[in-house]
Amino acid sequence: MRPRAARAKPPGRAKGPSATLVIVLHGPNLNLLGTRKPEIYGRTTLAEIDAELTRRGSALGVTVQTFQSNHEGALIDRIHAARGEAAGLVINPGGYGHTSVALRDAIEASELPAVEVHLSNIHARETFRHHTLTSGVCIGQVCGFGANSYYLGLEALVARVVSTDRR
Ligand code: CA2
Repeated sequence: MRPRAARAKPPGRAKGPSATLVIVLHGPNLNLLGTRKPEIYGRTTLAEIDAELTRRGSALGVTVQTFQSNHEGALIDRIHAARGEAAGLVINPGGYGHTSVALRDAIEASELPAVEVHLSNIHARETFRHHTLTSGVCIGQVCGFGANSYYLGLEALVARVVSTDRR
């Protein structure tokens, strides 16, 4: 009998049934959540959001890894590292969403499905927040639901990854 060829591991799938990896990225200033501007961004801290994302991720059958940086290059490096490692991205690009061609290029180059999330409804705020450069390379955007934007974004991403990843 011919030996079975080793099957290449699909990206984002490590060993085990619940090892699909989703990276959640938080952009600049989001480390301040819960400390200031609660009328816009709510009272939930980033640590609380991360813990809830991890909990909901396991319930959905994925491993969630979170990463926050105030530095554009660090966010880009994390996206590069996610390629071949993760099944998808949830990203709150913060202010960089409105300005960063480089961040947009990194998401596009990763070839990973990405969901853009914002705590606030960017379309109901100042006009400079209405447009993001990053949303055009994402599969969708969720905004205006506070911390729930992240949870809805994670659910939407997992639904997409699972529905296109039946191997
Ligand atoms: O609504 C969002 O999630 C934003 O991505 C937040 C960004 C803003 O530039 C985007 O237009 C919309 C700003 C994050 C700043 O977070 C702070 C949190 C507490 C106190 C001060 C800033």
